[in-house]
Amino acid sequence: MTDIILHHYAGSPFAEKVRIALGIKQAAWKSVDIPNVMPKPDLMPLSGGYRKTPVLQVGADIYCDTQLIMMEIEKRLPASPLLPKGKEGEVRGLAMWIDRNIFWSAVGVVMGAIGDKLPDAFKKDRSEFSGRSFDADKLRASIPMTRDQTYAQLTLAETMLADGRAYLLGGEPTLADCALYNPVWFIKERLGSTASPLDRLPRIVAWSERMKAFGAGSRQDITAAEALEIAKAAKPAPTGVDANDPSGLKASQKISVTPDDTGRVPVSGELAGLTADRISIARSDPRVGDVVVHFPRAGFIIQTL
Ligand SMILES: N[C@@H](CCC(=O)N[C@@H](CS)C(=O)NCC(=O)O)C(=O)O
Repeated sequence: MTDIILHHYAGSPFAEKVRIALGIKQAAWKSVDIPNVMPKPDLMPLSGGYRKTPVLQVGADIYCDTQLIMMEIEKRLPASPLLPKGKEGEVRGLAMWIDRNIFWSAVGVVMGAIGDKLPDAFKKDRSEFSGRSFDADKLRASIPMTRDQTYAQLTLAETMLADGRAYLLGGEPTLADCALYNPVWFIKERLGSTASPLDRLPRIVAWSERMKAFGAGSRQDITAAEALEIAKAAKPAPTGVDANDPSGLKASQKISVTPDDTGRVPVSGELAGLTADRISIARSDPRVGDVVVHFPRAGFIIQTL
């Protein structure tokens, strides 16, 4: 089987969502360390402009956004399933709520506490990334609000654990646990497990220790140049366009796909694949040849060119 390659950096909480899934699955995977700010010259030939972290590569197929990355990992590594049969929708819906809500209030808590200590290059990059000026004073002043929101939302998860279950949906971890681990890990890593609001959430803290114990599987570091060579030597897997898709898009049509929230850089190419929850673009680059870049549908804007 073709190797799983994760392009990421150690401090990325969305990458931690994926690393913990690889730990639960005890997967063997390859790791490429990428910069935590732009430019990312060795990622762009693969992703076509998508700049967020992490990105998953399997040969000449590039998967963007953890929504899709987790689905792809689940398909390729079915052991220790993260999408329990009959509960796929519930688990993915929970993950979406966590990614799009809890994550941002947790970022507010962390950046409010440490924002003034971060390098100017990081602040400038994140201002461009989010479209809003990274203002450490404003972030610090917002701590009561972001902490309150984080507390309120994490309390929902704390309540789920109140009956003594080990994980959010029962005795085994699911995608929802990996998603929740992202913001909880971020607060713990940067501020410690006694930081507010974790100090009021003992079940979440105990749950996060159980999650941490899964580790990150068996990781082998490779260079960005090696990853580019792997893409160049591979061919993208065949995909198909759903002729009944409500968008009316047709195979080979020229399109762009752009995240609707942060890092809004369009990726352009020819439509290679379309399903209800995935859109795939064929493109090429002199350093990697032909690749297909895959995105989730939810949270991504498609435009015809
Ligand atoms: N919706 C994306 C969010 C990814 C995201 O925002 N990642 C952060 C790092 S945790 C990021 O890209 N920051 C800017 C960067 O790394 O360049 C996903 O699920 O993958």
